[in-house]
Amino acid sequence: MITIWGGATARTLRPHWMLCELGVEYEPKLIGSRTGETQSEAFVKLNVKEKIPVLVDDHLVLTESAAIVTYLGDTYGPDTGLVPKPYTPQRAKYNEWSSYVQMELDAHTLYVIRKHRDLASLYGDAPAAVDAAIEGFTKQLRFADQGLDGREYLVGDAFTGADILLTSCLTWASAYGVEISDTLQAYADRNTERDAFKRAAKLNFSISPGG
Ligand SMILES: N[C@@H](CCC(=O)N[C@@H](CS)C(=O)NCC(=O)O)C(=O)O
Repeated sequence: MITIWGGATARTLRPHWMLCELGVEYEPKLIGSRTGETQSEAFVKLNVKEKIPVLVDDHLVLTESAAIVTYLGDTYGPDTGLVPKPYTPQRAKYNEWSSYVQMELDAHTLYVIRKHRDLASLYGDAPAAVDAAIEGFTKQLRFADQGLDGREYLVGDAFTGADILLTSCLTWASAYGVEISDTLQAYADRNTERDAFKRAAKLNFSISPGG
């Protein structure tokens, strides 16, 4: 049985969403960040980074939300198209979108806003860094806008894990009041209408985020 540790954030939503798309049964352990639960002895043994999400599948322990999404598609849905087959141009594009979302839309930008605005009491108040992060996010988002010009999905003509990653950042940005284009808003609305998204979001956000 697969276990997914973590809930309440855009990053933890990603594996829950992929598992709902795949229709695979699993055990959610909905712990939150900054609640102390990521510092418990049992959790630190799994992830010394003290971060969620974490997947446990038999002897495999996997951290990093994008890596988990890709592993799940490869392993539990190789013929679903949710993650394009390795060694194909589609997989190369999938990898490109995955790296882009993690670096340009998540780590360098949205997470900077989170750390230095919402969690300023922990990480320091840095309004200039927050302004630069919003500007950087908006600029980098042009790549997604261009990629979706006249298309419904990021890779080929079907929904993939790359759409899970991008949509999770778009809804995160909207929650922060960061503007996105009409094209991206329509794309996010389409994806959040999916039954798997609704089920995953209901579960993921059934606990409140930590401090
Ligand atoms: N790159 C990682 C980021 C994981 C991460 O930073 N998770 C946050 C929640 S969104 C966390 O666990 N924070 C706990 C803490 O900072 O104490 C991923 O995408 O999985």
